[in-house]
Amino acid sequence: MKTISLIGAPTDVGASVKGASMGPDALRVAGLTEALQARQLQVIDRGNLHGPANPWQEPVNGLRHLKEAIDWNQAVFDAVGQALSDGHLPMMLGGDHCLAIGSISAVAAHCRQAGKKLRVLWFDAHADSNLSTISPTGNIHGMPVACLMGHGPKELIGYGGHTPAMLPHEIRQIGIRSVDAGEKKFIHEMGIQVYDMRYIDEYGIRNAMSSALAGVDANTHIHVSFDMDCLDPQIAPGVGTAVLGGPTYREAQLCMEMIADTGLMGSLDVVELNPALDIRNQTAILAVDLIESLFGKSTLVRI
Ligand code: Z70
Ligand code: MN
Ligand code: MN
Ligand code: MN
Repeated sequence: MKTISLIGAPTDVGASVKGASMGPDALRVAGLTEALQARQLQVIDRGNLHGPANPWQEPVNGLRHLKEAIDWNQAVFDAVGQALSDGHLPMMLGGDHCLAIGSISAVAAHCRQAGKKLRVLWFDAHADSNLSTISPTGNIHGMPVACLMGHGPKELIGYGGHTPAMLPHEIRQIGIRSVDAGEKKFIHEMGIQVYDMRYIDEYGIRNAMSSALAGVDANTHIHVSFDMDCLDPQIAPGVGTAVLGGPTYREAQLCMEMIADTGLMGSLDVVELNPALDIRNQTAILAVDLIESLFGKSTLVRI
């Protein structure tokens, strides 16, 4: 029986809008554990990690709350690494998306050690590829992709003593529609494959996902980093920075189902859920619904 390790990481440190720190409990209230158990999965809820308080300070040298982000990511790196060595599937419940630095650094280290290929599927409205020198906000949740590729403050790029944690060919970004000018340049220079909303409009979500999954095989570890603001705000209003024009409910479901069909998902982040901006916890309930699909729940009748 597969065991899921739930790791709560209640942070706002990477953001300027507060509230994502309530994400882990909103997911619990929405019935995450029970939904997974109903899918015959064993669930260990590790509770929430501890770390520095969520301050609200101006950026220093282009980075807001750097010290806090370093400490939280270390805690996430350790917890995710521990879950993987226990043979469990870590599900990191954010918190803001800066935590993917620690989470994916741990997953990448696990893959290197196990001789596995890594494929990161990054669902987001944003490119999260900023650098302190070009970021318009200094918010570190806008920088995890760059940090994972070795571009960022030294303390955020060396978890587990390995830099860069991830190579450009190991990630696919899906649903992107809000990209800063400097990020666009970075993405092109690194050669990151992006399935932006224009691509999805023109070719459809099915083509985007088949292409994003192309080349995975039995020796691939798929990590899903799911920023809830990827989804259209009509269905997911409970996020800090909503951007119009995201995937619909059906499109999101198909993404989850196509990942489930591979049977290769080995770890997951669910981030940027902001209950303070939600309506009767509907975005958390939607997250649980999508997670069920990610673990194989299907409306498919055909055989
Ligand atoms: C902008 C920045 C952002 C959310 C990432 C937005 C970043 N590009 N916002 N995730 N929710 O400030 O870097
Ligand atoms: Mn993000
Ligand atoms: Mn985002
Ligand atoms: Mn694995």
